[in-house]
Order: sequence, then structure tokens, then C-alpha cells
Amino acid sequence: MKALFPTAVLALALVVAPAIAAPVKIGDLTVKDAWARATPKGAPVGVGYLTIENDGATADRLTGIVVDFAHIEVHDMSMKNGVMEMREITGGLEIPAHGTVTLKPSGYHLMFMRLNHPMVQGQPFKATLTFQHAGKATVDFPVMPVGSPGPAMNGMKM
Ligand SMILES: [Cu+2]
Repeated sequence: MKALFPTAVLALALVVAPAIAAPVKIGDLTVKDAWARATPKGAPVGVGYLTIENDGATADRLTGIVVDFAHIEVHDMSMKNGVMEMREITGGLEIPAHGTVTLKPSGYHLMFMRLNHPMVQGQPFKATLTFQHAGKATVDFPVMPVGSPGPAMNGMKM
């Protein structure tokens, strides 16, 4: 029976690990569930995700997101002829009126390019988001383990 104990502890640790970032309100928008995935040493790119809700009657656009250790692009991911492809969203990511846009593995994501240093599990960082109408918001990103489920990097051009 004693052998069960370490398994129980491990399971608990896995449940507790994903810290959730507090929602950030800016105008009619709420930014929540932000997180990024830890990167292996030497990896040139990383990914992050978040959800944006728009309670307003007008659409807005996420036009930029900035951190001091990487260049960030918003990417979309889709299957094309059986191959995962990603492309940059240019002109800003639209947040529809009374709508929600969720960035998540296998879909829209934040691509952290040209990383100056790895993203490390348990070391959260702040990013500044710019919206066309709502303005700027600072959002905390917890960093999840390297193995967190996410988009396949196959076929990616860097
Ligand atoms: Cu990407």
C-alpha cells in the first residue's frame, strides 16, 4: 500500500502546477487564461495562449503584443493537405463585438520568435497587449512545463 503514496503526490503536483493568471479588464475587453509553454534550452521559438472577451458593441483588434525577450507574432494554424501549417495574422486579430477569441493549441497562438533566453517553467513574465480601440493592457503569463499540450511545430519555417 505504501507504494501508492508517491503516485498520489505526483498527481497532486500535476493538478496544482498550472497557475492561472488573473483576468485583466481593459475597456470592454477581458483578457484571461494567459499562459506560455516553457522552451527547451536553445529553442529559437516558443508559444503562448490567451482568451479575449469583448463585451462591447464594436469589434476591436489585437494589433500588437510586446515582451522584452522576444518578438511576438499572432499565428493561425490549420490543416492543409494533411499538414499542419501556420501563418501570421497581419493587420491585427479581430475580437468580434460580443464575442470571444481563444488562442489555444492547434489554433491561434502567440509565436515568440528570436527568444533572447528560454521561457522557464514557474517564471512568469509580463506582456503588453495593444488593442486598436481599448488601448494597452499588461498581462501576466504563467509558464507551463515543456510538455504541455500544444501545436505541432512540424513544417514550421523560421
Ligand atoms: Cu506559429
